[in-house]
Amino acid sequence: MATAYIGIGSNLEDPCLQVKTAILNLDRLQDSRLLAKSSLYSSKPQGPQDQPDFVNAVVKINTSLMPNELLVALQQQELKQGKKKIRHWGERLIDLDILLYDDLQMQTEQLIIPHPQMHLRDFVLLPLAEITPKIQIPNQQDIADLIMQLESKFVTKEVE
Ligand code: ROI
Repeated sequence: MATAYIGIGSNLEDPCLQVKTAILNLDRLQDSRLLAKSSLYSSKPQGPQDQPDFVNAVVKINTSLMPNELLVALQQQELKQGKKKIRHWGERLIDLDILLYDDLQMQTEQLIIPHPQMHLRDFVLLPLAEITPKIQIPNQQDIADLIMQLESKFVTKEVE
């Protein structure tokens, strides 16, 4: 079994509900087990500002799915929930990103692990640190240092 962290984001059609629904669905993900879920965080959009605020969260799972299988399963879940993506760096109904998969580092056309932007995004690092304060991101400094050094702040509040 591998341990993976999934980033969840939504800023359309009741984002809180979308993120909660995504967490429920991840709880039922094939060949996987949900181990922990973060609080929900409200955040200002990274990217174009003329879009609604996001709700973000991170979950930790155990899975026997290989990274590519996990990616396909997450893409299916996005489609089932109603994947809507309107423009690049724009609004989305639900977004599920593989952040980490054990200490794997990989880069293919389809999938880059660790997620290439994660160490720069407070809406990923804060929920991640909430569930695993000592998490080590491959090839990065300690998460506490990454959080201290963030140049842009998006998170406005913990929702619940
Ligand atoms: N901004 C925030 N705050 N949260 C996200 O999940 C998010 N996702 C994205 C872009 C559009 C880059 N901005 C985001 O994909």
